[in-house]
Amino acid sequence: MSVLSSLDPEISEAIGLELGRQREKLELIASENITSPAVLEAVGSILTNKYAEGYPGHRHYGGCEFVDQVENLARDRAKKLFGCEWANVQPHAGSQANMAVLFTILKPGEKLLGMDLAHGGHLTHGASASFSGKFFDVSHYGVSRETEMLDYDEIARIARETKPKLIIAGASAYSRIIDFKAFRRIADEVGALLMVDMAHIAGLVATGLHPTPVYEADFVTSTTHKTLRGPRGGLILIGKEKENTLGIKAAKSGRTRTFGELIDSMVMPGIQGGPLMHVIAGKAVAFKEAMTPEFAEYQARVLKNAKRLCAALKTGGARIVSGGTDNHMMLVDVTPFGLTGKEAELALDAANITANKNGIPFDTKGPLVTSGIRLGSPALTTRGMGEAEMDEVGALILEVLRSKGDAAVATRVKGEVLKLCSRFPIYN
Ligand code: DSN
Repeated sequence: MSVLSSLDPEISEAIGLELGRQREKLELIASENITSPAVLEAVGSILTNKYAEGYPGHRHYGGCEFVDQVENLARDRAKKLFGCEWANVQPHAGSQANMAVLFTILKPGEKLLGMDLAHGGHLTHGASASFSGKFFDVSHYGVSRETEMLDYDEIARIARETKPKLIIAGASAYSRIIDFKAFRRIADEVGALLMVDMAHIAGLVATGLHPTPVYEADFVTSTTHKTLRGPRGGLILIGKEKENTLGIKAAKSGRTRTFGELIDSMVMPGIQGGPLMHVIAGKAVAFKEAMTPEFAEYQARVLKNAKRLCAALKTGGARIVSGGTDNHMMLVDVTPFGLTGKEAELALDAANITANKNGIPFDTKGPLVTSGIRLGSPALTTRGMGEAEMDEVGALILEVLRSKGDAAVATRVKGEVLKLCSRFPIYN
């Protein structure tokens, strides 16, 4: 970064400080990861210079022969990785992937059923502050009060009552296996289409460690930077490409267009302009990495580490929402420690442990305060940490939470965190 540091020392300094933060803090935010140097190189490449509105072979600009190669590789690898017939790798983020599907399927005012943000859903699954809640007639399902898990009978009941045109499955803060077959049955019963947002679990799905939604859902959306460990970005997949059941026809030929064609034209020109070709290259690299045995082994360790961290916290008296985890994350109710989620996040940060406050199901506190924190194992596992380190991390987290943010405890724990981080360096 020598050019940057002489040309723009302020930005260079901020990047340097962020690198230091990533190196010296324990990253437990469940949606973050540490991408490979190869992905970083692709994203930092000269591909950022190129405009390429359109799709490979059908661009609105000249000079696209090499970015066509990149996008074709990215699409082909995404299809191979997830075993599907169709892929669009252009969404700038998961929200744009979701927006493209919602705007393809639903007209303003039509009905959508998604998981409540307050129970672990995502903003774009119909939350009132998001486009998804503003444009459509939204109903929500949540988790059961008793089990804090999805109750498929209850989801079916809500679907029968509300008759949505589109059901969204998937979550940002749910630590259990999601039964996509059950969602398919519900969608079929009420005549709805099914979209699965697998952003959090995409790496687990890619390696067969979570049941795949690809053959159950009409559309699968994802980000590429969470468990999948690629660059920040979005992705849309269709398991079996078929004529759209909405009867939408091509203007000129009168032919009924496929769902893939409809999504392609909604992504561009519907909601985006030029694709970020440097990011698409990074996605292609990440998909290639995700097909390696090392990546499968990494995902297996992500699962083991999450279970071990969860067990360490439970043994130390923490209450885990739903009692455990089947994936890469867990939600911890911090009220037994006499803390809010916001206080816990700040106390942990002072000890060099990064997590995010998170509402827990039926939370009595608002989203800026919350009663919980969300913890995930993907980034620490990428650093090479294993189950022994999860015991250590669990003990450090408990020490901070029990101390209610005591400064001396934070300083002691920070010292331990620095030692742990130095044993598992990144970007050296
Ligand atoms: N913001 C992401 C998360 O943290 O889960 C979801 O997109």
